[in-house]
Amino acid sequence: MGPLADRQLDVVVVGAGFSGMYLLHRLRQLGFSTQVYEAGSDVGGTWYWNRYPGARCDIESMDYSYSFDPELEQEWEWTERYSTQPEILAYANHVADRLDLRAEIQFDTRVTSAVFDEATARWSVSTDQGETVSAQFVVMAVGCLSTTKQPEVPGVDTFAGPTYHTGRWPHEGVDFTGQRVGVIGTGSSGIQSIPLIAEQAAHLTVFQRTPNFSMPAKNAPLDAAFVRQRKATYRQHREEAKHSPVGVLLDIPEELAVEADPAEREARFHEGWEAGFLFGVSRTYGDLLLDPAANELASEFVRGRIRDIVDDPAVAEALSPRNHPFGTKRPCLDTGYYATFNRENVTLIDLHASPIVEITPAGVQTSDREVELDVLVFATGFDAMTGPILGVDIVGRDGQPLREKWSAGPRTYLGLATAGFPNLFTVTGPGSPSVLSNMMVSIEQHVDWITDCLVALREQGASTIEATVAAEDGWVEHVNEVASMTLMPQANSWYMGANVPGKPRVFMPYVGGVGLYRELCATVAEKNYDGFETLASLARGLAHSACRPAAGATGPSGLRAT
Ligand code: N01
Repeated sequence: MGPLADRQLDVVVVGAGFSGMYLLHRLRQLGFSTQVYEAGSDVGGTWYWNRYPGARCDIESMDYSYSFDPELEQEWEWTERYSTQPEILAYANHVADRLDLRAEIQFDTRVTSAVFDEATARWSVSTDQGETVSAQFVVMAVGCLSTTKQPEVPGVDTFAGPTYHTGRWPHEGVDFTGQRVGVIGTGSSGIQSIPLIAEQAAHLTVFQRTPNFSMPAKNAPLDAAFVRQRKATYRQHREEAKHSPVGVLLDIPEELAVEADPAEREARFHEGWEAGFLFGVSRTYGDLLLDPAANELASEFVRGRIRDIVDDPAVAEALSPRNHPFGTKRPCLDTGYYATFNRENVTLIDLHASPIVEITPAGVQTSDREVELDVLVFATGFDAMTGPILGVDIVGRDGQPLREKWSAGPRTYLGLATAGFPNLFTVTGPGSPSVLSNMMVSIEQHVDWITDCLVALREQGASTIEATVAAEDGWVEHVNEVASMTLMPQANSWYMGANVPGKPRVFMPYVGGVGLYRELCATVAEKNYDGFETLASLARGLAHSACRPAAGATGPSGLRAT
């Protein structure tokens, strides 16, 4: 066990983004003593850190918001179809004020370790502020995309000018006026920021390793009549979204793209493109993420739009994704991204044709030229899903570090818990739909499930709950099986951990859909937490080893059959 704990708590929550905020609210309502630790200086999580120009949501504002409080959703007014980062952060602040959350959030504090003590069945949680507390439960509400990834390029620290990572943007903003700017990375962050940086910079050079599929956001001010109508039916809308595949309402027809009449198919793809919706094109036919031939039809449609927009055919071709199926890396929603490459002051460097050799004090040296720059922007993404969890030194039963347990990839039961780590929960962790869904819907479902579980344990007088190895093995197998039925594992995506050198290649999120997943989680709870073992307070110790299943034992039947 670590240093002597100063305080005894029921729950420590790590992170005060939308997960940690709602958790705190629920735990407080239910009478659990709770401390939230947050590395940032205020609430908001991803929306606190990602302040780069153009940062905005790619799920519609009226869906990307809490549903747990009907008054809150009626009183808050979103101004645009897709909210900007400042507006979402203002919303997070509004919620924190309204629910008076800050009293139990300690800001500017990073949790460094959490060590489970078997003798007391409690976690000893330490922070970088030198504090250690004891808690019965720890909930990792650390977000999926909060550990930034720098470009692994020689000389990255030698650049003479300022460098900025999109995921750690300065609060005061950056003025690019008159500057020669380089942006490395063309994922969602690069694609959102590039058009705005181009408008300000003297010259912008975009270093692209993998072209991405992006669709126009068609963002606009929200129409008052639409808002009135949505607010009138908000409850029903939210309920339907919770049971849908991705947490927003969309109909995916069963018709197959490969069987459709070509003219009709083209028209339907166009309609999807013009919808300005993340799933606009992918929802048009039922086989796009299942059948390579169908996917190629959609991919080629998007490439056609890129050719329509970009004047220089060579640049259009370089911007056209050809190394992964459409939708297997998260598609992007943009405002003027492809058209930005028609500007005189923008240059695209295709790193496949001329890779970066090194970053020098003066700029970026590729295999065929040196690009002199005043400023460098790294839009190079995140060590997704596992990075923020493994950033904390978590040690479970038998002194096992979580980093060791997950050395070949994350292993969870339902993305909520991991065997050998009693009373530790993850919100939207690997093995759950999380990043493949409207995060707000998935966050609320996990928070409700976890807090209901804590209440059940309290009522039963149980001191610990732990996923069994067998249930976890069954779930991991199911997650892999469902992913392998789709084209998703084919891309070198951050879903696969492929963007971080040396990270195990495992498809991390659960593709089964949030509606089905919600039912599975509810069934587990209804069956008195099937696949978990709980221990009564008094019977701890001896009973523990007695009721632990042998590794490889049969998993809970209800989960594997799906
Ligand atoms: O990160 P990314 P992101 N040399 O990993 C490139 C969410 N999000 O911050 O593809 C050169 O997608 C890398 O290349 P490659 C959303 O879920 C949402 O943009 O690995 N290039 C890629 O082009 C999103 O998916 C919004 O070959 C290097 C880019 O950097 C997720 O966050 C907005 C490199 C990284 O793209 C992550 O998005 C923003 C190197 N060494 C983000 N290393 C919304 O709209 C990396 N790259 C809500």
